[in-house]
Amino acid sequence: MDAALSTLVAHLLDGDSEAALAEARRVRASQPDGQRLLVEGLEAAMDGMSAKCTTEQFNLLEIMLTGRAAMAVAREAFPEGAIPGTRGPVVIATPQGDVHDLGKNITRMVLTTKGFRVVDCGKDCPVADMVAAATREQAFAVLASGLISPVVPLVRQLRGLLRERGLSNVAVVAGGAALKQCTAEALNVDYVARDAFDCVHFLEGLPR
Ligand code: B12
Repeated sequence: MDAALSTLVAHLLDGDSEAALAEARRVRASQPDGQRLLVEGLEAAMDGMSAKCTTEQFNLLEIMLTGRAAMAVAREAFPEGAIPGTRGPVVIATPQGDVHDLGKNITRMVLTTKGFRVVDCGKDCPVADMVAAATREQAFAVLASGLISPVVPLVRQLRGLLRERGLSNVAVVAGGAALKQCTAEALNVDYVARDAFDCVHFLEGLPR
């Protein structure tokens, strides 16, 4: 990791939004596409928080401060509304039982800055609502973000529910820490994305 990214991670772990924003601007000046900023900056900082967020205990204040700083950096790097959403639409949500939404929100921002119209069904979202949104919006892909393992069986239901609605042509993409550990076959999805940019590449390769 280069020095600017290490400094960014340190500022994020301190929860210092101003310092993180200033460092992120330096990173973006040399790496404008934002992928390293995202993976080696924002994700790495939140991974650093991982030890403080286990099933038994977590330090909520520190996690919230780092999360807030990470979102400030993401909002500036991937501004929503700057580009008209002419591609898509796609539906995104964190399935029911999971309240993690930082990764989902950042994925939405990245897709939006790449010109996709993204319908965000939020967190703790019933999979039936994700399918209803895909039907209503005539989406060409449904994206599920899962950070805790209990959402795995819910994600596995998506394809069947879409098929029942006559939407077997809608692609299902999974992402987020808990789902990234699984294969597409195990999750019954079309693709498991490493990060938001990987998802963009997959969506761009789909027939329209
Ligand atoms: C921040 C955090 C929280 C915050 C969430 C705040 C929020 N608004 O999201 C709070 C404090 C609320 C929280 C709560 C809990 N958490 Co927590 N949390 C984390 C932590 C530290 C970071 C997650 C994060 O935001 N990462 C940063 C983002 C940017 O990265 P990301 O989510 O991976 O997303 C990127 C990619 O994966 C991808 N992506 C994400 N989603 C999607 C979707 C698609 C379609 C695509 C294409 C890409 C994509 O794009 C993003 C950008 O590239 C993780 C540890 C970790 N390393 O993941 C634990 C972690 C996920 N939490 C964990 C746990 C156990 C919990 C709690 C159960 C704790 C408790 N005792 O209550 C609760 C869960 C309650 C619930 N029902 O959901 C465990 C989960 C273990 C498991 N496998 O089940 C983890 C792994 C920590 C650990 N070491 O054990 N948590």
